[in-house]
Amino acid sequence: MRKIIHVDMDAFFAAIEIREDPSLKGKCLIVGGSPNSRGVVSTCSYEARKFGVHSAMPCSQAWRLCPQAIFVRPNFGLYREASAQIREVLNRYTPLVEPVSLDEAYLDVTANLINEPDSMVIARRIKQEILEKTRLTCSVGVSFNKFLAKIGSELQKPDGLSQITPENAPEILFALPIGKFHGIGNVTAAKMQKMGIHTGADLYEWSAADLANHFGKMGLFFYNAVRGIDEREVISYREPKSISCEHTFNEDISDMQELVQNLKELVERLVIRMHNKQIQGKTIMLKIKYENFELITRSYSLSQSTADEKTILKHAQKLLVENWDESRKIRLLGVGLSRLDLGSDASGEQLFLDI
Ligand code: TTP
Ligand code: MG
Repeated sequence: MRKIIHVDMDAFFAAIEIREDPSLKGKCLIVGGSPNSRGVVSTCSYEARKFGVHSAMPCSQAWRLCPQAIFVRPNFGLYREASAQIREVLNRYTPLVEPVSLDEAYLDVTANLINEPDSMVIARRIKQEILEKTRLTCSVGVSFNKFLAKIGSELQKPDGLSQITPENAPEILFALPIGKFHGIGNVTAAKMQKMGIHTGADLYEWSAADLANHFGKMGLFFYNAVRGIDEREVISYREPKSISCEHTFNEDISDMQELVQNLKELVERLVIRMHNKQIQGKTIMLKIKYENFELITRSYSLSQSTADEKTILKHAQKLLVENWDESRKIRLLGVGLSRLDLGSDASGEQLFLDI
């Protein structure tokens, strides 16, 4: 049986703002856009939540619900800094840390770096160390799979610690309102309510086939989840070393124009992916596979990182022209970038949208 821990910071952005300006403590604090703007609430203090304010709500609505609230704009630099400190703490316990967002991560501590068999001991130490390092509280769930660890971390927020064991899991799951099941969003929850599924106990009554019928693959996930079964592994994040796109042609190509056209399309695809992942890179790589499967890669390094389509295409094309042995047909072409800058899209807000 695995030992999984889920850590989730309490009112993360708001807690950091309060730490920076203690006069905000105990007040209704809303982090996000300005009250009369079209922006939304990123998060708010627990005091503001009592008035019904929550993440993703339009600021104007939050203002109506809680006119005394203090609105502050997000400081992403601070949030990233705290997130890195938290990650440092977590990494001391296991190499299997899977960050979900800036303020949330799963850990697999089945085997761990301090050789502690009791995951509750580890959880308490993590809470204490995060508090010491960041002066922020978090809530932690301890269980034997990711689904239950996540539920555990929400059971006693803020500053909570809960353990879900095979013994207490049925009781907790059966009583859980369906909207609190991780993975069940508003739309699915509404659909389930209509089907008479309001709690875990209701969900438990449904067969795998019927759930699959109504909810596809997720239906099967829910069927298992309510039985305390979730086989998903904790996957530690590794920063990508490179990003690339390649294409194997239907027929081997020996025409330069055709090759350049294909290269253009590859670069287009590459740039979209880089843009979505907010990645820039310094070294442009070209990969050529000849008809006899012989593979060559060539690269060119720029002095500065780029994600610019024209720049990448220009250098990739140059690499192709300079390195292609024209007496041989090409079977596959690939283009990519390495020496990457991650999340380097100047504005913090862009990076944040990835959460
Ligand atoms: P959450 O962990 O969902 O919320 P939280 O940490 O503020 O509060 P809780 O105590 O309930 O965990 O999200 C973490 C941060 O991510 C949150 O502080 C702000 C940001 N965020 C948004 O900007 N928009 C959103 O819609 C959500 C859900 C979060
Ligand atoms: Mg949180």
